[in-house]
Amino acid sequence: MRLDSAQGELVAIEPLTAQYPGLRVADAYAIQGRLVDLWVARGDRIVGVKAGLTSRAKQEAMGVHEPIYGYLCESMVLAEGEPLRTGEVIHPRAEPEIAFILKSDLQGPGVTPEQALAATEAVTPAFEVIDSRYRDFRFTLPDVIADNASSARLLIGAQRVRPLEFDLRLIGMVFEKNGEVVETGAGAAVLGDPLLAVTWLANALASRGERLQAGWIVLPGALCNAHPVGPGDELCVTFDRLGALSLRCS
Ligand code: OOG
Ligand code: MG
Repeated sequence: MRLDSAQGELVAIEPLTAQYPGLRVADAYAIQGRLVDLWVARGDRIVGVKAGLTSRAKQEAMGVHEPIYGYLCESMVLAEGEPLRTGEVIHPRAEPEIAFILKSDLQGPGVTPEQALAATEAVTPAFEVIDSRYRDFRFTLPDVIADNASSARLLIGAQRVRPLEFDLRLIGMVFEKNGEVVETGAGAAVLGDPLLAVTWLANALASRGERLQAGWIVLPGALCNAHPVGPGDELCVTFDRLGALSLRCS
């Protein structure tokens, strides 16, 4: 598959819709499913799921105005202290997220935010590193869906915070790159409440006969724009109540 070769050879390709202008969202999810099946057949493992384009900042930056989802695999997860090796990806960008860790399955349709909260073991600071396999990070909605929502790497914090006693909408965030504040935000940037992104994911997956699974990492989407990163960059995100997380790029 062209997207898989682009990722393997680190050469960005033209959007699929340039060649197949009629590509629909349903076709794009089918392509995404084939890609993930291929990785699993090669020995990778699904460890979670992500929502993307759930904040206005991201939607406006990418010119795509609907949430999407993609899968997170074991090979994408960075260990604590492990650098992001920028030479392994095409044109990486980093974005802060509030990661959810689930303690029970969530099967839609009809999942409510209350059920999503009850299924959440903890939340923790995260960096998602996205890497579009398309030239110049330019794509339409079906393109980015087929490309597994630009997933590339993720780092989650060691903190485990129960989100029961506070309002995730009000969690403030400061994102620093090389010691300078590049973005600030609050949880409410993500669909009004990051919990609603988890709820949306559970119900969206149900339309493919799938569910969110106990033990999975769920990324609800970035609170702010993603920033390009290169060798030597040092990133830090600090969230109110959740704490800080750093990522070094080599
Ligand atoms: C698509 C992935 C978006 C998010 O958190 O909004 C995403 C992209 O921007 O390339 O992961
Ligand atoms: Mg993201």
